Amino acid sequence: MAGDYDLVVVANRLPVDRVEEPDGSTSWRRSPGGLVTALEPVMRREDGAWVGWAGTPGDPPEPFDAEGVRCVPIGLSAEEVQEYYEGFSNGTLWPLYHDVIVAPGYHRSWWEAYVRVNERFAEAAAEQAAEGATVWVQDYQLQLVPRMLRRRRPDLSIGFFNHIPFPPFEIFAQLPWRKAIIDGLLGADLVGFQRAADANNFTRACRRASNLPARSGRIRLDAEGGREVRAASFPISIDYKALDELAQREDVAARAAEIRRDLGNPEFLLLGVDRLDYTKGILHRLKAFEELLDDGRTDVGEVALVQVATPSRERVEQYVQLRQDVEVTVGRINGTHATIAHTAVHYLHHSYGREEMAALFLAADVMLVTALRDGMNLVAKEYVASRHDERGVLVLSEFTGAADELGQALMINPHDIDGLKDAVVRAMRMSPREQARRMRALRRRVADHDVQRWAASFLEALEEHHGQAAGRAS
Ligand code: ADQ
Repeated sequence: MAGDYDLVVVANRLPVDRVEEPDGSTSWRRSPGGLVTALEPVMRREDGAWVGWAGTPGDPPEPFDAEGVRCVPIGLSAEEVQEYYEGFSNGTLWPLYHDVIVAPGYHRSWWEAYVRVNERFAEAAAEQAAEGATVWVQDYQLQLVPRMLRRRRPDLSIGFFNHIPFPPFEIFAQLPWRKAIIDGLLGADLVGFQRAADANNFTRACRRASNLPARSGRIRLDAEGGREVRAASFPISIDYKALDELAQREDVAARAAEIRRDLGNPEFLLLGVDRLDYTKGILHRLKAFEELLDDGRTDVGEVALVQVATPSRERVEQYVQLRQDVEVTVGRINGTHATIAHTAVHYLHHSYGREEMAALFLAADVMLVTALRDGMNLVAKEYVASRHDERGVLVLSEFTGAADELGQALMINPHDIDGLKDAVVRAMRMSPREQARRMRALRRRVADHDVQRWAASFLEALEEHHGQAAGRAS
């Protein structure tokens, strides 16, 4: 039976967080993520519903309206959180799709939970979607949903977007359930990726793992009457205008100046902002910084590094290990190089509000994005959007999706520590003129390709492709 909503977004998490009020009641507040910002206007316009997990194990709350969006919570038991979310999503797929930086675990019980939970999401989406509605499924936790949905509701127009990289076939081939994942994704009309290289990897996996005729981003399914699935890139972005405006506020500029003062007015402030994740190359960055101090190419009298590391996936083993490694390294660098007056690395294991993040970006002379592999990396774009003063240098890993777009950054290979050190020094010494020239070009790119454009272009491409497919079938 069809539901009421013409647009249904399906994502692992709902766009709101549960808040406990002082009087003991609970309410829901919009979570700060970019996806929510991107989709909010379309959701309001199209009368949308959002299917997702509320973030705590146990029975789900009843569907409710929040911030103009119908929220439909999915329940996960504590065991499912462990097996579907921490296990198969973050212990198998996440490392596999990020160049196996750490070894993925392959456990049949995790896979079974993944299938079961994907069915539950598909079921809920099928109940909410109106006849002929558009359903947009998000990210690697839900790769089986497109197929499960199509089985239940062949009338729907189904899109899927992968926020993380799609690996080369030689790596993807390790996955014991590789054919099932491909079949799951091919339930969609349109499968979107961050980079053209990801879309190519996927098309190639369709050929190699499933023997399907696939080229130029089109995969033909003879078993389904020649239905064609399109695979293409749609690089995600940020709400440029909102961040640009925020960074121009007087209180944010004042806070940026205060941050620099509190740090002892270093000549150069270097900044890293990441979820504490092994894909982000935090240890490589710290090593380069430590060696620059060891070599005497800079010293704590002139430079300070602020590393903001948001707590993340704290129950997954490799994340516990990474946190220890980062904290030991920071301790060693400070033990060796800090003085009574100057700390070398300011390590902040917290989350911050938007204002504070904008102030940090404004305060930083050099932004270090040294990911070993990253679907896009929004932090790089956020730094650019904050720098209306056309100052500051972005040092950017070539292994991020952002590197495809932000050509005026200083590109680095984070594995090449000498190259990384040279880039940091070059960034510190760059003339204001060159900073401005590069920053202007970077800002133009992000302003023209913001998150609103990302969402609109994906949905237009989906509509167009679905229309063509329907035309062929009739
Ligand atoms: P992430 O791996 O989470 O996203 P990223 O794209 O950098 O990586 O987004 C992180 C977001 O969290 C940014 O908006 C950043 O400002 C914010 N953030 C980080 N630390 C914070 C802190 N301490 N306090 C407050 N906010 C903080 C995944 C993929 C990426 C892809 C995005 C979107 O791994 O490659 O770009 O999804 O598709």
